[in-house]
Amino acid sequence: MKRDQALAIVKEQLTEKRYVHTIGVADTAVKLAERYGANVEKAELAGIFHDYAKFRPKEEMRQIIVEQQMAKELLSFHHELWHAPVGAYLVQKEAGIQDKEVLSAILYHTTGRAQMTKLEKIVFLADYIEPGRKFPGVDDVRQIAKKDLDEAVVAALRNTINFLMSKNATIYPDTVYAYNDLVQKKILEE
Ligand code: DGI
Ligand code: FE
Ligand code: FE
Repeated sequence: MKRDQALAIVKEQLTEKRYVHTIGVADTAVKLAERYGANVEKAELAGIFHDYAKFRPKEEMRQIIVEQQMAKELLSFHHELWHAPVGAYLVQKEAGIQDKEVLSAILYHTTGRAQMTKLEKIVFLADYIEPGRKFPGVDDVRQIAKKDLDEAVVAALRNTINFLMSKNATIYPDTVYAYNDLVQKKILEE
């Protein structure tokens, strides 16, 4: 699918602000794919569609998670996490995106997971560092992203986990698994 066609589909699903974020994620994902040798077209497509389900009603998302037999534990964690797996399902169903790598990059864009693919890391990181993002620590992650993809993903995960802990929020297991996996790999390298 061409960029303009994908953007037109996604625009209808999003607010103006979220659409601007989406373009930032797609453009950042393209740059990261070029820098780290991933498929640029897939990175762009996954970036464009990553928040496709962001504004679906909670009850619709809950129903899809149950009916499609997605990870049951999702329902006991914050509903902010649901748009990622539900989005991966809906872009296949409604926008005809079939590419498995693109779909898994959408599926794991919020939580991450152990053994992330390069494309998953790129979309996860692009979502965190796109130019519109302003949270504390984001500039550090932007700098690291110029040098080392795994290090940057770990830094983003660490910030997110710290942020969630500071709010007394729960941490979804896949987020912890993603963090442990990359930190362990780093230790094994040393
Ligand atoms: O959809 P976006 O706003 O672009 O960003 P996102 O898909 O990363 O999801 C937003 C938030 O979900 C993230 O900033 C923090 C929140 N969140 C709640 N529980 C968890 C979580 N994020 C992760 N990674 N893990 C959690 O357990
Ligand atoms: Fe998201
Ligand atoms: Fe996003």
